[in-house]
Amino acid sequence: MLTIAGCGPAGTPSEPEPTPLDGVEIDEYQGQGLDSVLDMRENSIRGPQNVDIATYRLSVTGLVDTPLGLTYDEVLALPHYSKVLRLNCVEGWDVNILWEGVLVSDLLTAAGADPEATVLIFQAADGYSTSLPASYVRDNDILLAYRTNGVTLPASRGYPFMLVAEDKWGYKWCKWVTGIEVSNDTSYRGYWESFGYSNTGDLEDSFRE
Ligand SMILES: Nc1nc2c(c(=O)[nH]1)N[C@H]1C(S)=C(S)[C@@H](COP(=O)(O)O)O[C@H]1N2
Ligand SMILES: [Mo]
Repeated sequence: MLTIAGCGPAGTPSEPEPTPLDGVEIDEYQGQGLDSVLDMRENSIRGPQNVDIATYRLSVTGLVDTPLGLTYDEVLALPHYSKVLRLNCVEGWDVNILWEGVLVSDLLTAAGADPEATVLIFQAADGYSTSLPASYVRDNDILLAYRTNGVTLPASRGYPFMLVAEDKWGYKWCKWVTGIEVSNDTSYRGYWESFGYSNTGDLEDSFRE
């Protein structure tokens, strides 16, 4: 799509921003430096996953009126949002990235999730899982990201979807998400949580319970 530059406020002629093409990561956003998505270390439990997008479905199940099995395109048809956030791994590295995706709460609405349900369990293609309070996910506009720094999330880093668990340790940022289960199971423990990592996973607290 071609856009014609408009005139900015007097004395500040505005230049049209070039539209980044897929495959070209941006390294700066509104004055903030960004890290490459490939700077996110790859230490996942079973290595990079190759999800076949033709057969991929994102399931939204559990305490819902209508269990969903959404195609990639159906998820992307929801409204898009973006935010710049830093992911911090317990191993001591971190990356600042522009995340773009859909609101998990929009997926919950689409499935008619029980508004009283307390827990969301995220499942991934590699058998990984983690859980988060439903109130945290709704109140913080938590995203399910499909683009990072303007490019499609690479297969090696979580394609098609990665959970953007703002203010939580990296192990809450589920990659290769295949399912969201709406639940009341507060005793559920995800992969690293079952090895003793904090179930709240709050960045401000130690990850050791
Ligand atoms: N599906 C899946 N998601 C995952 C992981 C994983 O092993 N599998 N690792 C978590 C951890 S510990 C971190 S820090 C981030 C970043 O990727 P990493 O696993 O390669 O460290 O992804 C998180 N999400
Ligand atoms: Mo991590």
